Amino acid sequence: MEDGDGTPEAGSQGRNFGPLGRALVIIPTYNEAENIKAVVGRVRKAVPEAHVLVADDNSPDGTGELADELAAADDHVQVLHRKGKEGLGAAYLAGFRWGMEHGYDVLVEMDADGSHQPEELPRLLTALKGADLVLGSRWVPGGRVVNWPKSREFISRGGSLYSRVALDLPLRDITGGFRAFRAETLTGLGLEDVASQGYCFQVDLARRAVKAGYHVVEVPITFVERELGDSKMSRDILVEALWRVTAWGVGERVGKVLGRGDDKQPAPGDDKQPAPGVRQPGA
Ligand SMILES: Nc1nc2c(ncn2[C@@H]2O[C@H](COP(=O)(O)OP(=O)(O)O)[C@@H](O)[C@H]2O)c(=O)[nH]1
Ligand SMILES: [Mg+2]
Repeated sequence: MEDGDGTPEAGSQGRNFGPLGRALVIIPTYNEAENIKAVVGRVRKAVPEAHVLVADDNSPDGTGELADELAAADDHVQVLHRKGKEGLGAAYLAGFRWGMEHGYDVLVEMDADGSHQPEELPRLLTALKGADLVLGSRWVPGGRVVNWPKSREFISRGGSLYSRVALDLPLRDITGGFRAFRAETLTGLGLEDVASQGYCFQVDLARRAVKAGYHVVEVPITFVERELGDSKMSRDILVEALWRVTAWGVGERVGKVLGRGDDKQPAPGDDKQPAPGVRQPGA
């Protein structure tokens, strides 16, 4: 386990992790006009060497145009304009694809509303030096939430607990969206068949990473509820998460009973050989 501040355990399964390289912070947006300038400014200040990609779903409130203004004034900021609201998962998949096509080595997920504090990014990136994937975690010692109604905390804790048990994952915060991936990790997750649209996208990626044998580290974060704009959480998003997580859990158990052997894979090694069962690009 980790020591609580993201310092990787000695040797991290005996692997040497490569240097981090260039980082891209992907910020999905839908109607975040009140937040986008502040959050991008905070990211640029907190990690000046990193680049930012705003993935906007044609927000009616003009978030995309505000992001364009930021991009025009700063060569470290880019905007991916998408045609309409297709959910968080689709926006991230498009952002990951863009980032990998443009040669980034680290891809970070971060909300636009200030809940994920850019000032905590350096800690996530430091932890990634000894990991394949770092999850910002509200539910490990040292992690917390500020200004969240009890109802939201209950849903979030319940969602992580249910996912942890249903999918047999050794993780505490499985639904969070403040994360840092190595590009190689994303390549190994077989993203071409991800169908999750809403927040269960996060569960899907964590599940794929653990099952593929990647070294996943949780780093405590302080999640601060948004002050401006509205949450896009909806009943449909919750229902999608519940049925998908249940279906994955049942599928895994049936697979085990039928002896399909989809247990955890050995960790991808230093020799860059893919873990058995990890899909490679084009494979
Ligand atoms: N591009 C895009 N971004 C989205 C969509 N839904 C939510 N987001 C963004 O995802 C982040 C998290 O959403 P938010 O409404 O704050 O969810 P909450 O924190 O769970 O209440 C914010 O930056 C949103 O603007 C979507 O359909 N498309
Ligand atoms: Mg939010």
